[in-house]
Amino acid sequence: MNTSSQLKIIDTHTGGEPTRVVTDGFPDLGNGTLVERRDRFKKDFDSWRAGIVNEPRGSDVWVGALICEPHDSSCTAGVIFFNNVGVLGMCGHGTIGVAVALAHLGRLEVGRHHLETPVGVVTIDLHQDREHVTIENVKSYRFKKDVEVSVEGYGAIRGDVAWGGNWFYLVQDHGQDLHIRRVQELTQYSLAVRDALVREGITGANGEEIDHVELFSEPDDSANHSKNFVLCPGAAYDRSPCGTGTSAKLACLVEDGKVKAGEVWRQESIIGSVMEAKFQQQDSDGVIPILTGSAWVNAESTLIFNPNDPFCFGIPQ
Ligand code: PYC
Repeated sequence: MNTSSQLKIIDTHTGGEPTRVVTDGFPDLGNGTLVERRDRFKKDFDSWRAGIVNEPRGSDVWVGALICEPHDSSCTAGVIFFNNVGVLGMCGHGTIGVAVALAHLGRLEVGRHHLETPVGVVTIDLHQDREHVTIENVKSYRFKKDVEVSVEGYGAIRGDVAWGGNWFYLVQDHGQDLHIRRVQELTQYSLAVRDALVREGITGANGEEIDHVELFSEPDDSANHSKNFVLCPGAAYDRSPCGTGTSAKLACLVEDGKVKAGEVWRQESIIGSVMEAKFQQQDSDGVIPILTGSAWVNAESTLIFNPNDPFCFGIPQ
């Protein structure tokens, strides 16, 4: 008889985008740096990743957040983010979800804390209501401005390549109507853009793959500055305004002189949820985005990994 493994999880959503926070029970990844543990997670535990977020327990839209011991002793916790196809660098909506989930468990007090991710330490500030969270993200910057790419079936477009904890290609002039009714068309379009970036060898720094595409338009709500549609690695779109994508956007706006220190940029998502972004610190390497959003806990449960279950580690893709 094989014994089942059990993982404790808290499910949250941030502006409609879900995060499955794994709090206990994951196999030991050792006590190396977060980068080493992220690499071990990728190499040896990819089936666990798929089992946590993919069908039949999840779906393509889920982002997972594995809570681990921090390597940096100034941090309250370490976290490795992942989704339906692989690992993520940082994750803004996920960080907000992690803070609210840890607060729900009584593991995080209201106030400021540090969280270690494979791409750097971020600061989280859990507000009194335990729903709003402010993040100081990793340094974000524009890598290249106005990069032209020829998109099959759509023609040439221009966009910026920027880092916000993940790599983004950000497009303002795409000719697409950003409306929730059109998510299939927007997904097809963004996939074609990402394919074109790969085909033309357009990457982030050090040849890193640009795995997120972000389209912008006027907001529906005039209280906001912009609306976006964000294609995540794989083919799911972000229901939230995307914390790392909003950071990448802020970096471009700051470089273009469109947002000044202390000014708030309200980014609306394709479903109408909002994140606020601003910055105080800037140098020649970029800005430190300060993002505020809110998350809600909507489930607390145990995942059972029964080795006799043919789809214990997800449906093969
Ligand atoms: O909020 O940074 C984010 C994010 C990345 C992928 C999905 N959400």
